Amino acid sequence: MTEPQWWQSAVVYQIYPRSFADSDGDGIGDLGGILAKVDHLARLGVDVVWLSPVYPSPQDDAGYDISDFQDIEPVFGSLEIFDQLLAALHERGIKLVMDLVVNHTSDEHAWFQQARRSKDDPKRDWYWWRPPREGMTGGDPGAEPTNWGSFFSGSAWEWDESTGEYYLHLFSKKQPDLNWENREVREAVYAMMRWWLDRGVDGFRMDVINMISKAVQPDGSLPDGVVSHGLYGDGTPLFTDGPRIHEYLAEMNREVFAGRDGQFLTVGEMPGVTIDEAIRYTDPARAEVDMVFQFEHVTLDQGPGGKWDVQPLRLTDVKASLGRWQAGLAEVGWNSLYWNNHDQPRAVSRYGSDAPEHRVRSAKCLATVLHLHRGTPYVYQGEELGMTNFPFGGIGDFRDIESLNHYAEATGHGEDPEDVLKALRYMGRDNARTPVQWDDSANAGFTTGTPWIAVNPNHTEINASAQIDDEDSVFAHYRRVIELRHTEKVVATGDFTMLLADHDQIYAFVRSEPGTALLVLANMSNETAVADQIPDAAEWERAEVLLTNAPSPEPSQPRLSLQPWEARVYRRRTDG
Ligand code: ISL
Repeated sequence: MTEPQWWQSAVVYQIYPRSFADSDGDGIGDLGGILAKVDHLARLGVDVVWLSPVYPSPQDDAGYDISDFQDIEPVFGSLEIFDQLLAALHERGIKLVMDLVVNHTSDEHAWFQQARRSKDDPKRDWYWWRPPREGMTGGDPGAEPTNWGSFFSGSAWEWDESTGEYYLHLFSKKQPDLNWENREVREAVYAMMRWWLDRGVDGFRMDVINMISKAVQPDGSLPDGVVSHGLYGDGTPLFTDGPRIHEYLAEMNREVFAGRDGQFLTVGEMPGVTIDEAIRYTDPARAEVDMVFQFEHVTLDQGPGGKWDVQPLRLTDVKASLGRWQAGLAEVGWNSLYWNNHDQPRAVSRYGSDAPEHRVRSAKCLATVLHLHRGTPYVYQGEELGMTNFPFGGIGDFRDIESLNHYAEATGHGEDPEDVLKALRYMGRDNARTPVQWDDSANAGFTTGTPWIAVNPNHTEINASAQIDDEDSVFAHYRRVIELRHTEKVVATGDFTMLLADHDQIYAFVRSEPGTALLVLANMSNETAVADQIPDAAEWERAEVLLTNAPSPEPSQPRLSLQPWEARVYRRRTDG
């Protein structure tokens, strides 16, 4: 790393607007709702807000299907309210990062509407159109140009009867993929990004950005993927970190940011990215993106059958994975740190314990562990309150297209509906999307109307108003870990050394820089544990405790013993 960057000591807070706060009683969160809550964010002490999509959208994929990149969805507000929100955040020293969703558009975007008119429309080549497989009739089973499955079930190709070709959609059929091979597409995207920067935004979180370059062959075809389970082939090797991806990102950086004054943040969401690729993406010398979201630690509880093949999570796997990323990006590049977001189960229900006796302490434990790593931490709305997964019943409780499509497909193939529901309840994205719990009133203070998705019944106990003035709350603990990154240089930029890699209860590591070392000790289990095997145990036992989530151990206990979900940070001055 060359000179220190501002985002190395920053913490980002993600807002998923549909579920954050509703200002007009239609049951859907909106910009006015966020505006009313900016002091919550200021109080927490975050530096940046990442706003999930608020653009006009048919909401087939809850806003990740955009029909106009340069406006605001009326359900969420208007450009005027957006500007007010931006100003209110800036007044409080908080930056705003927009979600950039340019692997695909909505099928209702003007570009696609034009492209689908005819084969020789000037916009036709802005998307991926291909004829049926040689010798087959369009629309017949197996006639798709490749065997790729969509992330949202079914084929990744949709037959367009009127022009007699298929179009590619890696996600829903209402999310056609843009063809980044076409220079006009790239220029239109860069112009749109400049327009938002001119408006005052501070950067972009880039949706599935490592999928924009597809492995197109010299003859224009796209290859089939390997079929390992189910009907469809795995297309991911043919569009993950594809052949021209680094060229595109360097070009984007040049065309959008070069010569612009200000402090910006770019983070690429990159399913399937490897450490070697992440080094390339985030090497400052290459000027592509500042950091990436990698996915390794959020797939450790998934078996060979993929996302819905839920397996038990082992702490040793989590440590091995996050530790590898810490080591991999130690010299060149930078990590993003997250336990959850709008696509993942709630952190405390997955990596912690949402059992009543462990929830609060495990939420604080997770905060301590994540925020003490080297990288830029992301807090997902409600995480700072210790919000949990939702007690979903039947399929009627779910809203997310991914869950609904999977349920229809799996039960259609004869899977037991109860088994399918079991996986959805644990892994489904709706867990993250139930409304933020502001208070203990009927709709948790989220809306005066009928919420678009049910409020978690545990809002009577878990809510912001019960926590913000309570020094023992999860919220107060988040405030402390965020502040620590601002005040302790070693937290932001110190080296990282994993300890006790094979211990199946304790997550332990050291952060160090010349003159200072921190030891982080966390018992990520429901049983007591003792960390006396760590190097220099005697010195650490005498060291100052900088942060803890539990009362001091009884004098009769060894100091390095940890109660269930107890986490402690020690600080020691060193000579070197
Ligand atoms: O949660 C997932 C489904 O298993 C992921 O594959 C997810 O779709 C992937 O992380 C990409 O996510 C992003 O792009 C999607 C959108 O649905 C997600 O909300 C977004 O974060 C398509 O735009």
